[in-house]
Amino acid sequence: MGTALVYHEDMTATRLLWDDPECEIERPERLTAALDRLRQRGLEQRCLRLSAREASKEELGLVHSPEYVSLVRKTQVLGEEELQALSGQFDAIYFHPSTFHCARLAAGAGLQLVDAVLTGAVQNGLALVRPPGHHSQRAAANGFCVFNNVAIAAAHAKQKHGLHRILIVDWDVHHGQGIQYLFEDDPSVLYFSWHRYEHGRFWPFLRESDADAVGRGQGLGFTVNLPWNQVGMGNADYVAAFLHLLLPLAFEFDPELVLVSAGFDSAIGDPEGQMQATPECFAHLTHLLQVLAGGRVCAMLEGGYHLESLAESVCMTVQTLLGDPAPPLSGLMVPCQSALESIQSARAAQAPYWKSLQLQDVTPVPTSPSTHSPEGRPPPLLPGGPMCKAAAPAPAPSSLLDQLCLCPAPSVRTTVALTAPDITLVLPPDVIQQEGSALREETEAWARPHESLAREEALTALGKLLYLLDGMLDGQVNSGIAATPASAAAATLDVAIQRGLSHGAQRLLCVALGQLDRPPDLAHDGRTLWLNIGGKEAAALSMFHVATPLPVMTGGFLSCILGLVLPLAYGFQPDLVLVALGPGHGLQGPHAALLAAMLRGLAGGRVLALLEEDSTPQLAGILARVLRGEAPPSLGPSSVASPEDVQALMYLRGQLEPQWKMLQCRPHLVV
Ligand code: Q9C
Ligand code: ZN
Repeated sequence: MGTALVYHEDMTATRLLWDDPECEIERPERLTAALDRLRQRGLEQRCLRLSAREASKEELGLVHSPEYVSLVRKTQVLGEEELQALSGQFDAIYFHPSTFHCARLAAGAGLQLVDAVLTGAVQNGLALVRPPGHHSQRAAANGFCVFNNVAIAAAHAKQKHGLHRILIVDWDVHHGQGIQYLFEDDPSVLYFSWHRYEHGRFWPFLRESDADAVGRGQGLGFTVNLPWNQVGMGNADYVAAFLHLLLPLAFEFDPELVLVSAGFDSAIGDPEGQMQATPECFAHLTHLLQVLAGGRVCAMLEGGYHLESLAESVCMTVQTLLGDPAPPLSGLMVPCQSALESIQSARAAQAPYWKSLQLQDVTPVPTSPSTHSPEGRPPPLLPGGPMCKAAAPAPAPSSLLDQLCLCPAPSVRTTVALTAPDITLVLPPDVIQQEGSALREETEAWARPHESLAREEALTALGKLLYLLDGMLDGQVNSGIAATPASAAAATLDVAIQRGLSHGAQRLLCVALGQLDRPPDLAHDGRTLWLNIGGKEAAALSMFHVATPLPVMTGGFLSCILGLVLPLAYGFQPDLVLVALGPGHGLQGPHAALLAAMLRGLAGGRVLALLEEDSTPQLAGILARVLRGEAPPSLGPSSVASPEDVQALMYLRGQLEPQWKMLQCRPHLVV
């Protein structure tokens, strides 16, 4: 449905006119670097370009006092000395004669973006703006921010579009205290912020940035703070924060709109943040948010001061908004101890207000002396084992930074090939109905060991599946759907795994729903992670062979995906994903769509879905749409997980956490 890019060149006008080491990093080149890179990558051209308009006095008045707005208006006519004197009355602020115009354009850009998304003109978008907004308060400029762009957009979405639930995700490395203050008693706005905190020793040095600030009055539980107490947080830490804290609450909240305070000072190389997350991580964060609110995501630029890192991260965000699959994450996926402590204390602080966090073990942990600096991370899994060969060790920070220039955008446009002509459905526009089939002799050779593949229908389906799989492994097709007779599902899946492993896949994740057992002849070499959802009981037969019953309630299904499937998948870092809906899978369309949509974040989106031939056209259709990058439908208000669902998850976590560190959402107790 399209991605909007809202911008106006005038926003490059405001700049620092005097000497101030604190403010000099907020400069016009931030916008031009991001925009130039978007053009270079051909991403700008794929967006609906909107020229930013100025926000009106009334619109600014949604969150700011009239006195403050007129004060900022007056800066237009001040001389340099007066501007400097006024700037000194605020913390980390400079005014320029163009500041008022730029700040009104920045707020207006956010309003246009929200209007475009909520009227259905586009699915999502990014507003590239300066000055940023999230530190700005009702009557105060702060931290380079003049008007609170995201807060104004949220207030507007409530007032003009009648929305009742808006999620704000602030991934900037600073605490957006301005947004927090404006909505702290408002249960219709869920505000999530992670930020460099260092136990209160980092700017803006606020007690209320800590995890125990959870909102007030009616808004209790609708402010979620995740303070980072060390620098050097990386991809694993950010993804773990989303899986174990933000997303459980976000699904339970069921937002109608997601606003992102998209600051990229949380990316590697940034002088303010001192964090380690690579630009690809922002593709994953964006992708993880796109499963919410029917994909209505509006991102607005906040901070980001390392031009290279900023430009690359902006590209990753826009590329993902456009529906391209996220590039795989680099580095070992092991969250650090300090991150786990922070995530755990935020979960504990929020648990009283969120069903999705209750029942699980969220007792507060004593803060242990920090044992893991970013350099001193835990050793890799299974020293000498298959994981070591498979996953490259995390490169040193400097070489990670060098790689910024070397990560190409995915070149393959997402396509889905269907192999079952009898599944007649309305295909999304760019989804290809595959005609091709593997050579007959070759298909027969693969089928020979399997009795259930002897029948003609099974052979025909297998031939098409093999052809599709080869297209994916060659990089001609990104993702696909194949159908097979129910009686041949297990054997077909077995062949698909063998073929994938022998034709280029290094690590293959297989998510098997329903009654599908792990193929007995599958090698135990750590190259296949087998995950069965729909087993009789929870069992971890090895770290690469996991079974769990199909959760009965939506809440249980969500915690299974967020608390088990995705942590295992992100830890494993597959380059091919097979998801098979086997006999008795019992999955409803929206649940299947959500699973497929989220698995698309792995393996560069190389996901092959295997269906039974008698699946409904609706199921095939919904999977085709999410695999090409459309948002899955919202699940609506989710029921809680049943005690059995919770128990299965807790049991498996206990078994697997020592090997799969992405499962952890609490640090090891230091006794
Ligand atoms: N070295 C935004 O990113 N200075 N504002 C902190 C600590 C103020 C950041 C000094 C940083 C403001 C939107
Ligand atoms: Zn910032």
